[in-house]
Amino acid sequence: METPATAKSTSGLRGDYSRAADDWTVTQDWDSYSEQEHDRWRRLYARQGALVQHHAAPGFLMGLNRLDCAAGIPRFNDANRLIGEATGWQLVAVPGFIPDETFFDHLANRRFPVTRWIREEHELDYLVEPDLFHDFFGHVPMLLDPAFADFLAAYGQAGERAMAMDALDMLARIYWYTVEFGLLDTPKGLKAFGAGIVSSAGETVFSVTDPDVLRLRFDPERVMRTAYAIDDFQKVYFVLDSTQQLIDGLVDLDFGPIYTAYRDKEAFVPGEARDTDAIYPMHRNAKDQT
Ligand code: HBI
Ligand code: FE
Repeated sequence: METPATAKSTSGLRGDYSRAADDWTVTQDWDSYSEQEHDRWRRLYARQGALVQHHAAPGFLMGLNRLDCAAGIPRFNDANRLIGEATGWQLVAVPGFIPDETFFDHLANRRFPVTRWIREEHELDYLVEPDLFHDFFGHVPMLLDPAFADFLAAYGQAGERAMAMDALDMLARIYWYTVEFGLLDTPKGLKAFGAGIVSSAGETVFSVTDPDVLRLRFDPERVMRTAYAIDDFQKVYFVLDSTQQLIDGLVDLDFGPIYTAYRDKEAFVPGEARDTDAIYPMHRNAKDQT
């Protein structure tokens, strides 16, 4: 197994890994945030908080509201009281990206790793790695949704087998197209709940209003076979009817045969529709274009 020291010396990752514990956690050290960093959080929150009112799913908005964290960088311990009571999850601070194995182990045990550093002033609109704003604003509200919370723990439990079967790419696509970039079909139209979307101003609007981007009804096998890009808006989104669909469609699904059937095949190109696809009709959303 890798040690924090290895990652520190061999990777180009941001963040201070030198004080990480064996499970790669660190202390949040809330007192060390500068007034500029709190101010940066407030500005990111003000912009994104306004946009998500129009475009995010009701469950995300309810969670965000309950977290009550517009005034400055939140204390993880405060959030932990709320989340622990609601769904049994806890936040743990991490220096940044951590090894897959450890990441899955945290999720399986209802610990969500949150990066402790916040992006710099020149990267308010975009960065590739997760930072505090993406991890907290984007991910933590959904941890208050009971169905989502149960699904995410089950996802963590699925990691070991996917790694053993050399099919981690296929499992990671489930996370990517739901937890990071998932959309929901709601009575008020198409809404976003994925953290990669709701922590990005541009993609929050694009994902739910672009008339042309491919949107498909959620289908686990289709998702597991679809490649993705990490450096641009997504070229395909998957639409759920509810977060309960993550439980009903995935938790009892045996991924083994799907891994075996497709892990050695070329993945589908993200923006290309296939004959068997259930395309989400954008006109259903027409009443909610803002
Ligand atoms: N570490 N901090 C952090 N955040 C992630 O989202 C993350 C990670 N390590 C591994 C990982 N994601 C993914 O590659 C796995 O879900 C496959
Ligand atoms: Fe994320």
